Amino acid sequence: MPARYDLNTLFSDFKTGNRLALSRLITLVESDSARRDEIIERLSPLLSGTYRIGITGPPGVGKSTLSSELVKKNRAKGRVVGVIAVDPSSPFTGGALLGDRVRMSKISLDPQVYIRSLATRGSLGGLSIATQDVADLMDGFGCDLILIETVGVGQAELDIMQTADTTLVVLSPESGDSIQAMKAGLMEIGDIIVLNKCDRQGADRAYIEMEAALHLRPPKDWEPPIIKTFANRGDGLCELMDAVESHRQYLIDEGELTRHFIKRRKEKIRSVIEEKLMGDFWTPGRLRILSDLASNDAPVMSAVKSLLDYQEKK
Ligand SMILES: Nc1nc2c(ncn2[C@@H]2O[C@H](COP(=O)(O)OP(=O)(O)O)[C@@H](O)[C@H]2O)c(=O)[nH]1
Ligand SMILES: [Mg+2]
Repeated sequence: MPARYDLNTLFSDFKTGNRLALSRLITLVESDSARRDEIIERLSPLLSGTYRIGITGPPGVGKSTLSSELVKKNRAKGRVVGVIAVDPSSPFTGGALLGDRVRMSKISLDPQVYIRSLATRGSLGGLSIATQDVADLMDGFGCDLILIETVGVGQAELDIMQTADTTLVVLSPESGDSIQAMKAGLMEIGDIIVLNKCDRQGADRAYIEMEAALHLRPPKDWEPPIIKTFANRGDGLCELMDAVESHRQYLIDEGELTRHFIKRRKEKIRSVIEEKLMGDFWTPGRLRILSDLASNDAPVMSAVKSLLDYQEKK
């Protein structure tokens, strides 16, 4: 094993705040299931339950712009911030407009900001687990806050948001955003609704529509506020920070933060078990049997039994 991939060395570098060690560990945890076990094991005692903010919404509403503004605000408070972008079209992954890239690269030059993008769906345990693994590494590394941006259209993105402490659903006054959001189940998961691009026409009407949409949700103890922003100018960002803080306080008062922490650990245990049970299952021998049985019209349950009973010859 090359010295630079030795976990002892990587972890001792990681503990002293070495960015390269963080980055290498993220790569390893995503790609190497045997090492993932050991990384999780070593990481566990370092976890402090860093606050996680999920940011989701349709493409183009301004999530990345808002993320970078949130990074700035939190940096101004001296917080070390981790950003995970689960979005193939995100400026964080380099696929966006020049202006966005300039803005992002400014932030990524800050040594106290750690940005990582996740665009692959083939990660171990799926995208939601991969996001958690990366967030845990950022947590153990000493981040005070983690932002997780997803494009927010599919089940995978909704699953990812389940692991956040506060979920921001970002919408814009553009026609149909709030209707789309309701269809996609986004309104359901928002702890805070952000109406961005309030400089655009129709913002007031969109606000009223969103209020109406929120009233369709079953009443909950926490009623999501709608915060108006104009992200390019940073307008409304203080209000947004205050709303996040109120939600955090609510979670603390209700004991929810601890429940979130436990829920994430439960998901992690489940994912490792699934990996263990399934990781070595599809051997060449079993794959061959599967093909044979399927093409010979074998009844499904008898095929299942044959595959489960099959013993790989050593
Ligand atoms: N007019 C206006 N444009 C915005 C605002 N926020 C973001 N944008 C622009 O909208 C575009 C998409 O923003 P981006 O943050 O990449 O959206 P994302 O796909 O949701 O991450 C960019 O060109 C931003 O500069 C805003 O409040 N008002
Ligand atoms: Mg984006």
